Amino acid sequence: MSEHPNLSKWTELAEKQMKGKSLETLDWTTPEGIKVKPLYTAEDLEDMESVNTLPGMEPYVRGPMATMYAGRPWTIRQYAGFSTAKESNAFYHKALAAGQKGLSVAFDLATHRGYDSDHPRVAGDIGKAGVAIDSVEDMKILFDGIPLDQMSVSMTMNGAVIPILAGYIVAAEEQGVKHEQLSGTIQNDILKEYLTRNTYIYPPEPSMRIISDIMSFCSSNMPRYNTISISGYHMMEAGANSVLQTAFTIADGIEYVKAALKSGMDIDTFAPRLSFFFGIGMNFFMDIAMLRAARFLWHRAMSGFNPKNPKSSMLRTHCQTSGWSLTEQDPYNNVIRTTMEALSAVLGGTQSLHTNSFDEAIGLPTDFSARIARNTQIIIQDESNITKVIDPLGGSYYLESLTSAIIDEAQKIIDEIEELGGMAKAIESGMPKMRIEESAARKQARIDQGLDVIVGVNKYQLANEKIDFEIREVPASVRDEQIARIKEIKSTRDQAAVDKALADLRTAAEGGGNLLEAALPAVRARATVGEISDAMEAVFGRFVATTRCISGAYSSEFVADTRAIDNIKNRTNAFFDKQGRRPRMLVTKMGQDGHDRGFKVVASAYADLGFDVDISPMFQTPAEAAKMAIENDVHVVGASSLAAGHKSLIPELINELKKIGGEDIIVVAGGVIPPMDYDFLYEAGVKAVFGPGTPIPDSADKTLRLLEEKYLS
Ligand code: 2CP
Repeated sequence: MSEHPNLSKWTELAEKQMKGKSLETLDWTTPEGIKVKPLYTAEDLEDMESVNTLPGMEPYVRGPMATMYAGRPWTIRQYAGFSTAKESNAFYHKALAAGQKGLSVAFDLATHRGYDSDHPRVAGDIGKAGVAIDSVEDMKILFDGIPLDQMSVSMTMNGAVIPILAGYIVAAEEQGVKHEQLSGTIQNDILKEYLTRNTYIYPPEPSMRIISDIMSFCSSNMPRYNTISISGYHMMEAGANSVLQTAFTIADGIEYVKAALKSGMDIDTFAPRLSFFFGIGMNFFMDIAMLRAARFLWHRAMSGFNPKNPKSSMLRTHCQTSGWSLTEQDPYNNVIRTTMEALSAVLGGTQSLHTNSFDEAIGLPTDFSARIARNTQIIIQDESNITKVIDPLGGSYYLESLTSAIIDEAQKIIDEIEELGGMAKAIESGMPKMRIEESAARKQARIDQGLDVIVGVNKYQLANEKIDFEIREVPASVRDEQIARIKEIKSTRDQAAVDKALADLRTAAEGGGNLLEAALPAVRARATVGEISDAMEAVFGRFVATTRCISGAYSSEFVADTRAIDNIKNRTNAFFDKQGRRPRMLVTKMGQDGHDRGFKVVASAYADLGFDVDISPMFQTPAEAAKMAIENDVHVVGASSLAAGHKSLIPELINELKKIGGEDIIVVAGGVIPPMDYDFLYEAGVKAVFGPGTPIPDSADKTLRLLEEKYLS
């Protein structure tokens, strides 16, 4: 195609408006490293393989269904669950009556990690970040009055996927619903757990087998059920840019396909029921393009396995707006952010969507904030007419160029992963984790310098932040209620039947059968989630990750103005001169909270700023964190909390430190901590609390000041 006849005239005009500055200064390099120009024309689309295709047809760039939303809009599927099964069930009924279309269950962290609510390791986690489920009795209450033959249910579960999926199947059986009537999705994506989300239980090999067993059972018995939700969302939340999210997600998908084929399955028996899950952030056009590119790449990858059924290479996805993009500061801005991200997901052609509540950087969604989040989708669907036309941005010079750029950049990374031997091997090598952490540290540095604007955080901050809305809190009594129910179940069940079912499950784990099939009798006999997990752990073992952090990425991103970080570096050097050692900090996460982005970014940035940083393993008990602080002789412990456990775990850490002679160690806290809890923490002995969005130079300055006052004055 020849150049637009007026392009040189436009260049002349534009240069004139630039008053002597080069037009190239308007180019922008995205976080993905993609160069974006201020103008795109038809010429940019020349020779692009991904342009001018049709929806419902390969390579599915424009959507997996021929009619897309013109025929049926995406499913409004809000992720929710907290406290007890009874409370969550009441919340679901209200949401469905108000326009939600599908269910999506959030389980608490104890359940994710296969612990019953009475386990001492999870005392701070029960019912906090999701609903507590200990047995099928809880599952039955969770779905009470919800006909499971009609409602599609997504369950976000990866670690304890066998007892939870079996619990759902048995709860349905006891509603009179047959296996083949069940529709929904289980997340069941363990690879990304090792990468980012951290709710694994077993080592990778048996975990991959669990996935193949689920695919095999469901393809024979539950044909309407999506057996996996291959998730990029958590990678984005951990800091991955859109190219990294696309590449690692597709590469994970390829790995699962290979594992299923290796277990003897035919591609067309399981591939049509693989589904995806992408996170959508504030880079509006980029993430629309990302979904289109992902569909192209999946089709390309699957073509290599020669499927006969077109559905085997169709990428169908759920999307969620970014939790990380939400701010504690000026929180009503979050409604606007979520609306933009929802539009991005919809214009990208998602099949199902969760929109976050504006208060999620502060606490759990309330009825009020959940209504706004849900209505965001309903208004887009019912008021804006956006659903009338399929892929309305198809053909846009800019969007098609971005789609093609993501395809090219992500493909390079997918090829790199293939060369390493596939995603499981790449994860072992640490490559994807390092890339994600580096991307997160660079992003934080751009925000801390004001290069990436976040309104209310690094621009147009409010002089006085005021919370004028209700915050939901989960009472500690939830744990007592769960423990009482576990006791009751254990005292009324047929123990011999439970013992036999668990022994059979162990045999299956040793290689004597399908794990999901073997778990069903145990669930029917009222074995608990913890007992079923333990039976498999006895054979598979429990996985312990090594925690590492990258160095140099944060400080190297400071280019414009290095004064803030130079000031800290000078002071950590001065501390060293006077004390003979650098200020030493243990960064830790306690409880079953697996959100490790903040904790990793803080650790690597503080190290760049001249602190000696120790980073604890994940999932510490307060006693373990205190012991590590003493053994490493640190001056300060930074406790990161994003899963609502701060009011129990952090005071407990201070008590444990006192018990073993660490009363001198300063404790600071950071993460999703509602402002009204700050005084509670100060009274418990915490010396500083850093909410979401605190620039690292500010928290480092305050932490260092505490140390200077104590040791240098
Ligand atoms: C769809 N259908 C249509 C059309 N569109 N039929 C005719 N014309 C159309 N235009 C049909 C589909 O073929 C399907 O039927 C049915 O309608 C439902 O559509 P769907 O597109 O399959 O929607 P869905 O049932 O909502 O399923 C969407 C997904 C599924 C993506 C495939 O996997 C899903 O719902 N995922 C949700 C995952 C989720 O909620 N995760 C929560 C993450 P058939 O089925 O008969 O073909 S929580 C996140 C937190 C942060 C965490 O992880 O920690």
